[in-house]
Amino acid sequence: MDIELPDGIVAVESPLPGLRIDTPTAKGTICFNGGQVLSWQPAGHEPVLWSSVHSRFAPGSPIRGGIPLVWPYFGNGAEATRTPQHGFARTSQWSLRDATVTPGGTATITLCLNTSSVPTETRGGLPDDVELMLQVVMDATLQVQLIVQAGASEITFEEGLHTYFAVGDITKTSITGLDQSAYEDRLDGRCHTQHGAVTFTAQTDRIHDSAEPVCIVDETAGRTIQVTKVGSAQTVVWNPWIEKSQAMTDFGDDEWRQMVCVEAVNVRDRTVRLAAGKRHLMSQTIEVI
Ligand code: TA6
Repeated sequence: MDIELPDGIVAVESPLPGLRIDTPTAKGTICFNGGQVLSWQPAGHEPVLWSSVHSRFAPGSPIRGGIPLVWPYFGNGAEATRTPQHGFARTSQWSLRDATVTPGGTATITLCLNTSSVPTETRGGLPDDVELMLQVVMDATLQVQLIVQAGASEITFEEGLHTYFAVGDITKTSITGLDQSAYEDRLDGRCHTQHGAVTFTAQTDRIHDSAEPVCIVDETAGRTIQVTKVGSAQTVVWNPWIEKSQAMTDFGDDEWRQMVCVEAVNVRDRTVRLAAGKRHLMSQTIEVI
């Protein structure tokens, strides 16, 4: 690694090459496979991100947990024809651009991915001169910024920070901040309006049309996690519940109870159109309040 790492950040090789952050303000791990934040634990709190104990850690495979990156399309794309699911960013090898730690213990890590490093057939028509940067600022809060720099041509893309949060019991967890938002229920394909907090009694997979902050209110753990966003017009809420958990090989049959995905996204009618040479930023900031 040709970047000199500061005190508080060390290179690791297991479970995959990446970085371990350990400062007075927070601990965490980031994996170069997928440019994925795997864990974050602010000082004085329990871990905030969730990962499956069944997750596969193999180069080129998605990792079940932390903050997978969704880019350049969501799911299998608007036409439901594209693979791999959620795009190639989360299965590509990202490079370390910079790593710093302030005297106060704030760690800032910047990773990058150039589409020139992605096989033509995987790029799906995207040009080879697009640069993605992921900036992770880790201390008492976790800020994750996905920055897309267009090259010589206009590009369109969907994007998401597919964040897995650890909760004590999903049946005693609610999500506030989405009241009155319109949402697409991906299970019945219809549009609805949210009334009050989102609660969980079955598989839940929704795209809320909302740029607003949300709170994950975890009654069992007695904590609230706030997620604020910049440059994200929608929030996806997902819990696989029982049957879908049993159908996923990298997800424990009973793990559905201890997690919820709340995702800052721009997808479908909020697809991003970026002019040649321009830059787009989407970020989320997570805090235990
Ligand atoms: O963001 C919700 C979702 O699209 C769900 O439909 C489910 O497929 C989830 O993503 C996980 O996708 P993955 O490809 O990581 O298994």
